[in-house]
Amino acid sequence: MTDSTQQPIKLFQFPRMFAIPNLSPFCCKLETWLRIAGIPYEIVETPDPRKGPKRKLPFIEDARMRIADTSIIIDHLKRTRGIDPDAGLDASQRATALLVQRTLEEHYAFVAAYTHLLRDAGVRYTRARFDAVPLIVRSLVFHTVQKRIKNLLWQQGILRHADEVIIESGVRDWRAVLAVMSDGPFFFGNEPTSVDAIVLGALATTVLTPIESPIRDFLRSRPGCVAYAERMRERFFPEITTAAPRDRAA
Ligand SMILES: N[C@@H](CCC(=O)N[C@@H](CS)C(=O)NCC(=O)O)C(=O)O
Repeated sequence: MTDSTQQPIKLFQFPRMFAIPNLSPFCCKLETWLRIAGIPYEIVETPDPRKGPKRKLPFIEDARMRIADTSIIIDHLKRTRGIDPDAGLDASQRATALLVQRTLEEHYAFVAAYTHLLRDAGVRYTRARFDAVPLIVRSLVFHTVQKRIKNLLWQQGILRHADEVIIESGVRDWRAVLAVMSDGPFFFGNEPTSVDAIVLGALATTVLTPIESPIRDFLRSRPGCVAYAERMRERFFPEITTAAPRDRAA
């Protein structure tokens, strides 16, 4: 343990949108994990990932040290706070959690970037992320960010496929994840673990926002899927669940 346990950490993340912890799966994951672990934090909202040590959000400041990447942050907090929501998992559950994480973070996150930031049905809503940018440069900033995302998804590979192929690959990710998920209340049963933070991060942005896509339709048709996301939100973010109707997803 270090002196840093006395200080609430600072959590730098995108401002909230819709009635979910965060539109970014990674920001939602980390804030959910902090609440599962019961670690105090203060939010610093920033729209600009370039401020982070790895030029991505989220990142934290703990005892004047800035740390980026959700998995590295979680490992750091487990080590320095002596708190581990995964302590009770067996070897097979740990392996399952890693495979789910890789599926959602190393593949589905790119599909979600496509549905939310490039497809018309997503851009309609996510363009509002740029409302804080001065009007005179707003359009320029929006198009610069879109170009960066197109470049990222092209290099990663998914943007070389047709729309329906990208969408189908996202549905397949979720079919696999749902096949290994328990009936609840949490991913592995009665207690929340780190994988619940990862699943909520990817699920909330897909099913609890008004951004339409066939992936959202698929997930909303699966029994228990929306109920899981709503249950997680209610348990860990009661203040969002009871937010005024104008702040909620349409
Ligand atoms: N592996 C990183 C991924 C974080 C990440 O990709 N964040 C996105 C937002 S969801 C970001 O900041 N993107 C900005 C950019 O790529 O320029 C983590 O776990 O924190």
